[in-house]
Amino acid sequence: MQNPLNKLKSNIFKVLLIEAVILFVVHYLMKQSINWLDMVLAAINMVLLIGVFDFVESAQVKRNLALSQIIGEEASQAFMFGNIGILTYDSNLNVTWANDFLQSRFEHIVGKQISSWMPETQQLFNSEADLVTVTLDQYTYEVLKKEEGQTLFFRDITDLYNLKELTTNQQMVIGYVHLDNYEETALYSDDKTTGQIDTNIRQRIIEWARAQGVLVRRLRTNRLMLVMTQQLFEQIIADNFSIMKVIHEESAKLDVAITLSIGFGKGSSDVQMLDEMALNALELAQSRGGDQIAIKAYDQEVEYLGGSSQAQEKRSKVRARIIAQTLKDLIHKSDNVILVGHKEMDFDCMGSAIGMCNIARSNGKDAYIVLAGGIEEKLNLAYLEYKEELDKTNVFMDETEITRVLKSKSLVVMLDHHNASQSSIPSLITKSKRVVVIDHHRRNQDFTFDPMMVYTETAASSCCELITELIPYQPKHFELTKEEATMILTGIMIDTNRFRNRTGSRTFEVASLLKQYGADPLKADEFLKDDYQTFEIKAKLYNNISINSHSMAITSLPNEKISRSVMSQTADMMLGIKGVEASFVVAMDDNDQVAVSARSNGNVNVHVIMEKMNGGGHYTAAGLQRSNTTVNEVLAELQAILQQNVDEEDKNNENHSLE
Ligand SMILES: [Mn+2]
Repeated sequence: MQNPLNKLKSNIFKVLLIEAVILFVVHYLMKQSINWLDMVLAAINMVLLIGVFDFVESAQVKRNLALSQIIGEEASQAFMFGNIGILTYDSNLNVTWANDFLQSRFEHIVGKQISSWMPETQQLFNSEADLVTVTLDQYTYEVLKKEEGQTLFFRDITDLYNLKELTTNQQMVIGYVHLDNYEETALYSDDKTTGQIDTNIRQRIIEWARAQGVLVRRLRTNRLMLVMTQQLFEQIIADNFSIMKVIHEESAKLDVAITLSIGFGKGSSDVQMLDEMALNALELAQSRGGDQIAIKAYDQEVEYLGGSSQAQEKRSKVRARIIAQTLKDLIHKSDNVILVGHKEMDFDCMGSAIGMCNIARSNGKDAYIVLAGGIEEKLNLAYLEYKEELDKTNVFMDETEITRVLKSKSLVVMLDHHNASQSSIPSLITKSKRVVVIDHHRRNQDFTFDPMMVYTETAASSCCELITELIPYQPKHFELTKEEATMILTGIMIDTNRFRNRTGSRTFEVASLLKQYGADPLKADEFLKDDYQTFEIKAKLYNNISINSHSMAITSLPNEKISRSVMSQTADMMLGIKGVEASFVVAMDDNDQVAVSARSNGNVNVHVIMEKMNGGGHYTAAGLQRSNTTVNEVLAELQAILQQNVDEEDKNNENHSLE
């Protein structure tokens, strides 16, 4: 359209020039005055100018006419039949023309402003997408922008879209419900209570499922299977899994600690895969402490809902005995045993490794403790002090030495962690075919390796506690020196902040057993004392504490490197402030990463708060590390999330008071 207009302009200019020359020649060279010639030329000029305006006005119309000519009458009918729309628009995105199909679907389409009529097309005009899906008046269209020439193509995909939605809605979802603590409770309750549990709790789940239209089958006394469509599943999600609350209330009435753990598998048409996904999700929900829902959608990360009560002490001694037996069998079938802790080995790693080393040896196998990937400062001092004694009964090895003793039938035991990347030698985990995990941290993802046995117990205070519980099931000649027992006790003391946090009756039981082997609590306390520098850093952190309206204490130090253990100890100590329910320490760690240590007294779930910032942990102890950022940036993010929590809680309280 631009070119013919330019051509016309230059033609007019040429004519005007010729006229000027003629007038010049006639008036000045021929010295004649011919008024009629002037008149004629002026008239021609006017006609030309009118012609230009007319051309510009009709250019758009002509272009559109040309398009409909190209389309032709038959093609137009074909578009009608195939539900294909075409429209053209001007530079202001106003519709200038639309084909018969679009005219039949929309009244007064010409002149409409496209981006306000169909806001979804915005992406087409700022080149974010070539194709968008638009729903208008119960019809769904795919809209394609033709690269040049201000034209949009429409394809009616309503049927396809509806069909897709129908298929998704009808897809099967499989779920497993587990009644946490049911067996333990039933074991110690009288028949009357057990009967009440069945009617008030188990039956309520069945009623709830039936009311929702979900197929429910009892598999075991404490386990149910659910089958439903995706559509029903979404309704249940929208209902916020009200059954969880019901069970909480009923449990409270009966004074039992039964909660629900639910795992769901969805997003696949392969039912066997769904089943496996649901079972894995359930296991994850349980290993995170139970009382929560884990949803595994095909090809997506596991999503968690709930988790509002702290893991209760619910481990049965039976489980420790079964684990001890399984572990013994595995040790007997292995060439040797390699004990690996996490990077920056701490007392809990070291203590549990020493305990396991003795368990392996009492079962007739050589065992080696990996000393790689860094060691925590206080542990290092303690280790050096005890080295001579410890070396008599334990073999500590660095990375090269370990590769020399590693055989195809070595049993690799991961202690106090469950993530291969956190291991002091990650390749040891990923390469080995025989891995056992013993840990007390909540799992938040699938294993990246294939373990032979997993013993994760989030209700335990420490890995040392889990290992010590296995001691009574070892051969009679099992031995621990008093130095070893002291190291294990120190592991428990540091993870419980000297028997203050996460301490259950079984923590004291194992402490008492360690005492029988000669553990020295005074020495352990000595190991945990701060040097002056650490004391000073902690004092600085205490100085910066601020407490928000919901009793959460936060402190930070922007310019000092602080070890992770000092951060977590400070967070632990901050819980000692009267009224404080949760504490957060934000600072730069030894590796120049910004770290957050979060602790809770049990009323606030700091794990959920840290997860919002991509961290992890437990209900009462969680944290995160992040590189390429500053302490103040992370602090601001944390404060925003805490504020959001406060706002949500206030809102909830308002709603409750309205009820
Ligand atoms: Mn630990």
